[in-house]
Amino acid sequence: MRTQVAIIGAGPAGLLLSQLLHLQGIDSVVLESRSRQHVEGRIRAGILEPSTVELLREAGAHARLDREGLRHHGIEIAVEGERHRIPLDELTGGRWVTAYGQTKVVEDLIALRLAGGGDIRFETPALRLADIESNRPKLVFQEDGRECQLTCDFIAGCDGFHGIARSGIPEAVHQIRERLYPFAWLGILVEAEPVGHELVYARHSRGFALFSLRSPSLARNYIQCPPDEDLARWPDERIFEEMRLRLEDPAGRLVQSGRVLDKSLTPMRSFVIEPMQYGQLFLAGDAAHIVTPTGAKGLNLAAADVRLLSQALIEFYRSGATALLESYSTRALARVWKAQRFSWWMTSMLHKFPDESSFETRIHRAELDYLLSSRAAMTSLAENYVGLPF
Ligand code: RFL
Ligand code: PHB
Repeated sequence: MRTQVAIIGAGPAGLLLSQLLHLQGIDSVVLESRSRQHVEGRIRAGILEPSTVELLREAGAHARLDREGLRHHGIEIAVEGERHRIPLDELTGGRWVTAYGQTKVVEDLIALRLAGGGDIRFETPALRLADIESNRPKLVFQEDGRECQLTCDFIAGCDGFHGIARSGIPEAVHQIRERLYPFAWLGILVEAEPVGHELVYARHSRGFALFSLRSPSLARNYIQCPPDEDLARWPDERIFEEMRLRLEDPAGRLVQSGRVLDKSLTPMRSFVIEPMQYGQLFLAGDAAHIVTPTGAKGLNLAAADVRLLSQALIEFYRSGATALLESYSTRALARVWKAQRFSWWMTSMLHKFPDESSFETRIHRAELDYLLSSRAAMTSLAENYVGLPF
């Protein structure tokens, strides 16, 4: 079996890459270890930068996004219950973010790719890479219990943090830079009215909380908890109670209870592998980097990688030029590190660290006081939140 670009992973990165290449007449095969139902049901990100929306539009995956995506012109920061608004639009010359669930992005891309005759193979895990230093790399995968081989020109490793692609970059040439945080996020998706029509990021002496949403009747909320927390210790009512405490909403006028549709624990980690390319293997998205979710950057970074990688591959197939492929890793990493810095900064400022000294607590409070009293500081947050220019 042969294709031009073999793509590992049918998450946002792999699907978007496959669609953008298809629009330029470039063939790909997407291998995905999980079922379509599983991939479409995974509740994850919710906030899209304007440049991500623009790329989805270029890919033709914008019909439902235009109808159902909710424009957010600001965010709120709550400090011990006191809420302050950061007007993203005013501070960035009229830009905003769009609340639209990653589940919908993935559903839209799968439907579009399949309607265009795309080859996405679910329940077909990639097992290993071969000959990636040659111009005929190969991907060994498992289909219907048999081992098969896909020969290609390029391999795109879009298989997320737990994938196999990253192992194709030899230890002698890569560097891994990583930070693990001493807390996690307990997230719920709940059939209830969201706290407001914009997101609220809350710093509280009991720990961080985030009040987000998926629609006007579906709230998506998170609370900081210990990294090894047992979800069984968190019956629904305890979660609602804790959210009310962290928003100083004792009467529960803002944090509504409702049927909990999903409950999950997300470890907090920052991770980057450098370089993001070796031979004919190119990594994109979570396969190459993880950011803490506090800046809402993960999905947007995956899209930014795909923008660069698709342009480089299109240029190669059009003219044979390899300059964009050769500079892919350097250009992608420049954006990755800025997003890492922003996500780390938001995380440090808004969470309560278990071993935090009173000095550090005061510094984080001063950072917030400064942020919320300085237009310059708020502008810096806003331009990072809506996404830095390319
Ligand atoms: P994905 O989505 O993990 O997809 C990788 C796919 O590869 C498959 N796979 C394999 N397939 C074949 N063979 C193998 N050997 C394979 N190994 C793995 C997997 O099954 C999967 O389908 O990676 P991708 O495409 O790079 O997309 C990245 C995003 O999913 C991720 O960055 C975001 O969800 C992060 N994130 C957020 N990002 C934002 O931009 N805004 C947000 O508001 C935001 N909130 C979040 C988040 C992530 C969260 N969690 C759960 C980590 C909130 C949370 C709670
Ligand atoms: C979400 O809606 O899931 C969400 C929003 C903003 C974040 C992280 C997650 O920073």
